[in-house]
Amino acid sequence: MKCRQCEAKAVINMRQHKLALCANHYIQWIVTQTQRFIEKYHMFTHQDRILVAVSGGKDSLSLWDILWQLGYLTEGLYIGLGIDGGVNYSSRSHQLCVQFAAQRNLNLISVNVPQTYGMSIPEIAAHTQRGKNKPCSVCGLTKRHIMNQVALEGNFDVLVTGHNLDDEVATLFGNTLNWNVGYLQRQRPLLLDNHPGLVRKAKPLCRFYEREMAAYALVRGIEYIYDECPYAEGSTSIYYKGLLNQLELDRPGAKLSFYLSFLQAKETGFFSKPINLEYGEENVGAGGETLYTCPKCGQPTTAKGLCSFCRMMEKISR
Ligand code: Q46
Ligand code: ZN
Ligand code: ZN
Repeated sequence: MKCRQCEAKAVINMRQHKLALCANHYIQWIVTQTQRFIEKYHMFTHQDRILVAVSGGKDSLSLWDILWQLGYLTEGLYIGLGIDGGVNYSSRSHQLCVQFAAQRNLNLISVNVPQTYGMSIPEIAAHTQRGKNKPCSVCGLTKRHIMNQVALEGNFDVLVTGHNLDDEVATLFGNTLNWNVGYLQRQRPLLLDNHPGLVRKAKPLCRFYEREMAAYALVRGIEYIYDECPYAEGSTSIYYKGLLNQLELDRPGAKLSFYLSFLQAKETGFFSKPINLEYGEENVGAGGETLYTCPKCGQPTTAKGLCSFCRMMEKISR
């Protein structure tokens, strides 16, 4: 198959867009599309300082690479979770992030959870008996807290993550199955900093399929960690992704249209009041709940008193 733009051999055929491109034109296409999404959802500008959360995986490193090519002011944030899983997961993923940043002369901020809090993520989960056999809820809570804290302390304007379309659609599918309205209201390409302890968050890759990001990393020669976190195995989101892949196989473009129709439904007032994708209300969570300030860390919480992260940390210091 040939590239739509030139005679070279195509490296990818995107059935949902009816578009086949060669390596050079594919890179150009991804970079230009990303810039379009950044503008469409008013995510950030070239004057903003951007903190890119990187895990060592293909999505987050590709995102950093794209923003770097687009000339944005970026720094990376790597959070070392202290997860080994027999494959040195954390140390290898850290190493790849360090190498990526050094190759492009970019700054990488690293926070090591075991060194900072005295315990790894699996140890905190075992100690606090949260999350049965998996440390994922502790992990998510800790990562959100650290990302927000580093972004605020470093005076960054926005925090960006490498969530791709498959991630967003799996979340959307799960929340729709359970009609989890609060989470559905919160799911957007951009979440505003509508509380003094909260940083603006954006997902510039939310409209790219996972395979498109894998292809991008490959043609750009980005070295990333192929292994998933060992705790990801058997997760509900991976199960949903399998179901949705089956759907996509039969109906190319189904995932993209599911996600885009959802965003459109939000803008036209499918939820009780129309949700503007760009703006939020002061001290009101995206799900409409009142936000209080945690007296210890200053980050928002939906109940008065310590936030969930600080409560968890109090438990492990006892
Ligand atoms: S939550 Fe769970 Fe992931 Fe944390 S423990 Fe691993 S699988 S990394 S996105
Ligand atoms: Zn071409
Ligand atoms: Zn707190």
